[in-house]
Amino acid sequence: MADKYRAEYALLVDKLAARGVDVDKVKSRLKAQKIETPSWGFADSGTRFGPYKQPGSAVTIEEKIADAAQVNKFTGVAPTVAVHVLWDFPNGLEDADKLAAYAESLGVKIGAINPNVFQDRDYFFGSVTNEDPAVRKKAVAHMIDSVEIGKKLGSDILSLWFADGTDYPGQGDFRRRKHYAQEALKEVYNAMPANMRMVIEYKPFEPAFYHTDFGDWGMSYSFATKCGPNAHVLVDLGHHFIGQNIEHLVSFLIDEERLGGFHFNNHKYADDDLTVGSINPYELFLIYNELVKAEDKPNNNPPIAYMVDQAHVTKAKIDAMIQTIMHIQTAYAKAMCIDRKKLYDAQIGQDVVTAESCMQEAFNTDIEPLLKVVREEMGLDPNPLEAFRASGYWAKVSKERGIRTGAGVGA
Ligand code: PSV
Ligand code: MN
Repeated sequence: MADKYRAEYALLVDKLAARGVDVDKVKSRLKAQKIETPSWGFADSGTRFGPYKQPGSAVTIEEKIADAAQVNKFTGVAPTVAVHVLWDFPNGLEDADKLAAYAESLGVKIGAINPNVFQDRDYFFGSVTNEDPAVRKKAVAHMIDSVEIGKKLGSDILSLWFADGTDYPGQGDFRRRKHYAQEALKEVYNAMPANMRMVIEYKPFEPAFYHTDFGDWGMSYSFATKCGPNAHVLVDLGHHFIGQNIEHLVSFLIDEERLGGFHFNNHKYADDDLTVGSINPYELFLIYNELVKAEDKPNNNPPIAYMVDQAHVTKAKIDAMIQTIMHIQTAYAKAMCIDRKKLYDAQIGQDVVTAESCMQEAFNTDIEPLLKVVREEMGLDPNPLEAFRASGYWAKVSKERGIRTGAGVGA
């Protein structure tokens, strides 16, 4: 088997060399890209019809970290775990040192800190845009507490998402709400240490359906630039209307030096939290094409945080997260296989068919042998999903943990 993919790899190297691709560079970039998994992706999740419980879903932050550590162990590129403050530290964070040490003992670290200003009943009519100054103050205080948690856990990303919005015309005043939001963000921004970055997510719908206060990337961009140089835009792939050209806005934000990071997932209809690249792998490839170009010709865009935001309902959680990482690596690798010279010449020569063919040629490349070689060189099993399944970890924890309450959304 190993001989087979090594033979295929040798053929692939020749094919890529003919396209002017530096294969060693492709390999070292694949080894260097780190992808953050979300603590909530290991807990139970659900739909508006209720939570769907699986035996083995993590309940405590320790269990979530242990599961995330498995993803890192088998993929080698997922060394950090994003946390959601309310879900992971429901009683506040007393023992930060212990938690950080526990994570490190499993080979991972705490990544982005996600405050939660959407679940409490007080936020029913908004958090930072609420007409009640006491509620706005409470939201700001929670975000500043989250900055403190980040400092204690050694995290340098504060990841903000707001459920603020209205359901009916007349319910709120857009501009007044905008000013409330800006004021709150600035206060939180000022509380951050110099090494911390704020990433501001947007979403055009849900839970509010008439308008949302952070409705699209342009609004997040505007809020971020008004805060200062350490505030950037977070692009969650599920947070767009159908038909939105995400790769275009990604490239625009890079050019504006404000692309802070991603929440990877795939949507079919709305914010479905499906596995990234599962339904539209070509879109993910096109997004990576913009990222690869930015790596080839860097400007002052900040380092991009590659984070997953998926909470699977029907898939086994760790399997799904490993599959996610593999989809991302495939898209990244393929985007590095484009014949850049041919593409450039076709663009300049206004040869639309050749230009598009360059994209198709790269997307249709079987990149698996290269990914396997990269994993082997990293000391990993070339088939991470099969290796994890064979390890017996999931059989063991699902038996030990069983189905429990408290394991996530609605529980
Ligand atoms: C909201 O839909 C979101 O995308 C935000 O990133 C939240 O933090 C996350 O999902 C979990 O609810
Ligand atoms: Mn998100």
